[in-house]
Amino acid sequence: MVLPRKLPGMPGWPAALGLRLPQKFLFLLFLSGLLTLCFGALFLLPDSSRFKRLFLPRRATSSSSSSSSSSSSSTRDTELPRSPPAAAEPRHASPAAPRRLREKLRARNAAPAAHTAPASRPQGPDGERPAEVGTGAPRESRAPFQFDYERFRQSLRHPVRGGRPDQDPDIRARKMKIKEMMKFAWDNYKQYALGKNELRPLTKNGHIGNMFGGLRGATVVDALDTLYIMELEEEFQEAKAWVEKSFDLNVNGEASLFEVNIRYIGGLLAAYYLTGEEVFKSKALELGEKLLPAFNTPTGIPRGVINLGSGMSWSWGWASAGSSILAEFGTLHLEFLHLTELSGNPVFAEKVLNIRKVLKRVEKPQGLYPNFLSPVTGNWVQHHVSIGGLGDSFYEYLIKSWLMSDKKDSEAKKMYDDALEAIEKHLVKKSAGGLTYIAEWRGGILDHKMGHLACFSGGMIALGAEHGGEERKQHYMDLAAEITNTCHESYVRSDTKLGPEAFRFDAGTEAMATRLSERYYILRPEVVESYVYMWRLTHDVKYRQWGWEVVKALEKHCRVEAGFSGIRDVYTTVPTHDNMQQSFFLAETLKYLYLLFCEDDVLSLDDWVFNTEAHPLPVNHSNFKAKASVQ
Ligand code: DMJ
Repeated sequence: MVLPRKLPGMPGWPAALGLRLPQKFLFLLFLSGLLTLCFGALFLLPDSSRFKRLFLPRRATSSSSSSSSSSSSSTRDTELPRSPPAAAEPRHASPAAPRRLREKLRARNAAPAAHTAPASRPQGPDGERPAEVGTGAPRESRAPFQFDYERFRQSLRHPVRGGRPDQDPDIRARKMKIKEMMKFAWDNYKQYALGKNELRPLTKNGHIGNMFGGLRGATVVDALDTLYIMELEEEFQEAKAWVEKSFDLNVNGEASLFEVNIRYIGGLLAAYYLTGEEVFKSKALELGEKLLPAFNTPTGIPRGVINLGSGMSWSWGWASAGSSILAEFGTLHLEFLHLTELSGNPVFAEKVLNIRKVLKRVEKPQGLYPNFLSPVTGNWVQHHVSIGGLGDSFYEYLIKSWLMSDKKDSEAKKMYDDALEAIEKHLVKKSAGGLTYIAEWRGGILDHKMGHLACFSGGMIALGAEHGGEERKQHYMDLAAEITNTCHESYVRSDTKLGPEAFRFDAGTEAMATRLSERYYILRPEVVESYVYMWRLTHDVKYRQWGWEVVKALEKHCRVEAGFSGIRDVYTTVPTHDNMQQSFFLAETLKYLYLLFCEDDVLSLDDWVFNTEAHPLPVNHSNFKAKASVQ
């Protein structure tokens, strides 16, 4: 319909029709409704993209889909690359960042045909930026980035699973027993809780919780790589099918940035590297993008909680003065570097290199890293230092960053060495009974307590010791062995032979919980994690023996009719179960126990580092680094 133009001196069209004021109003209302309907039809009908293309320039359409956080994962690999950042040098890359990584990012940004990433939005010096969802910028007609998976597999020095069966039938039988435990844990989860986050094995139902922002299937994603390396083929296929068909990333809830990263992103990355299945990679990348708004703070230190739908982020209510937690923002580095490796998008690496820059700059009391840092000022909020909860995996990721970089990231190694030296000087103590432990530090006052979480440190110190000079190496191997022994003592001193959540060294107590609230065991892995590293690095059979004692205790006290459950008191042999099969039991505890009885080349430490949820991520050997092909 063509509307006549209003001519000067002539009444307008409705007036020309002789309409009165209310009629005119109704007429205009009708007209605007009609227009809205037409446009709505163009943009909202199911297959409206075809119409949109008629109206919108091609690039703008691509852009909207590239930046959409709900883009279909199946299209990820055919996506066009994103537009280049404004500057060749990543905005947040630290001047002290590992040179090779910076060169790699620079080369990628400069390469005309290579992928490039969107520029980070400018960050005001003194205020919050509005959260941004995704990092997509308009895509340009460049070739897609493609990680060369085959090349990566060829770079591995050992087979990822299988290997020669052990000569010793007892070892073979123990390995099989642990595999059976995994199958039992998985089968029950599948039967009673598939799609929920955890299994409740007593009530035979699922648990969702509030840590993952509406994401489901934490146990599925956490279990993938364990099922795969144990050669539980059918079960692995079940888990993979769930990820393909039911793993929905379009959720709208409050998630822990840390937990989503270590369990979901770590689990998906490991599953991809082990199997080459594209679905795991695309889901990991899609989820990784959803985490990026958490970094939109004045310092770039992310906040702990993020709404995966809106991108809004905030600090935990319990964290002092809106602070971020060391073990949370310090436990992103490994996964985020791999997100960049696989996507060709430098934004992920930039975010974690910036965290390191902030941490390098801030003054460390006595060389120590307190657990609470303000994401606004970049200063410590409290002087509480712990190698257990709130601090733990920050230290782990420093040494593992160095190992994962094929020992090129000397900045991470130096930070780790300095931190460990300070910890040893101020926190490491020996009890009257001769047990070495790592206390907690509150502004110079020691709390003579060690959490179960801190027991990972035996393995970490052993891993780091491998690479010092001879004398230094021996010193740290001894320290690692002593701490692992103390953690073992916390197990053997309990009636169940499982360790409490925390144990103390005061008032005549050694390696035992003194408070009722610290007597529980929730299927945690840290002690067996240290046994695995100590076994692989020393081959002292006592570590296998200690691991086997844990298997027996789990069978006796935690196995119930429909899965495994935590217990509320390790000091009673008629324990009360907590009705929860934690997802990390499948990701970590059972995986570490299994590896304890495997040949060393199964997930060899030459090829892999384990993220803090025991998901293996490959060492970036130079022969696959930056060999991604541009198609
Ligand atoms: C796991 O989710 C990870 O190991 C994390 O680093 C600490 N806690 C649990 C297991 O205890």
